[in-house]
Amino acid sequence: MADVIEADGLAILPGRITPAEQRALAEDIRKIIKKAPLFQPVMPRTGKPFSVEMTNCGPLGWVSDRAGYRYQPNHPVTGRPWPAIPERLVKLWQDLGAPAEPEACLVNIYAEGARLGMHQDRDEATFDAPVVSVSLGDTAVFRLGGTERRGPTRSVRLASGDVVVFGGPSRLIYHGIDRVLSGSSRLIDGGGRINLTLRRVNPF
Ligand code: MD6
Ligand code: FE
Repeated sequence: MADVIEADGLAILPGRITPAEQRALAEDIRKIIKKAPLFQPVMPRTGKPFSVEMTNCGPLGWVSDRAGYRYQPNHPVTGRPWPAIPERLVKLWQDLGAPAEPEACLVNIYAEGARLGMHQDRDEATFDAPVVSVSLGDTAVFRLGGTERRGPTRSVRLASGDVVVFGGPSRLIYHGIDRVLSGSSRLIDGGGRINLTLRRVNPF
């Protein structure tokens, strides 16, 4: 990872995905959504809906419902297996030096006004692999903290084509999306933002 600009296992890689590859990825995602329709996750216990819509690709997908957060091999509405992870994302994972192969790719879709509260990605059975995130479409205002819930945070803008890696000591840092700047990209018809997070769920 020669172009890592942060320390401690955190990398923010602006423009890591070329515009042509961004368009190809957006098309890959359009096809994935046809096979695995977007669903609206809800918070465990309260049932409060997320403002982002989701789907997944890969052997496992992340879901959230009243019963809790978990990974499962089937779509919660259609019951079908998730579509495969696009080869160009598997290659990105490998090019970044991540181990084995990704098992889950969560697709988050942000329409105008959607946000994502501060959280850690900690539903995986291993933290030995990084989480690799790809942003497409409208720019997001990303909030980054540390490994403790309370503590200083900073704001970083994530534009289309930017990649973020949470690895090593930064694998469990808190983060969220404060807002999305609508109209900031023309990648996606009708606007909006797509975020892809590639994860390893099981030890390798
Ligand atoms: C988003 N990203 O960018 C949400 N998680 O829409 C995440 O939740 C995330 O960017 C783990 C690692 C990197 C991320
Ligand atoms: Fe996350």
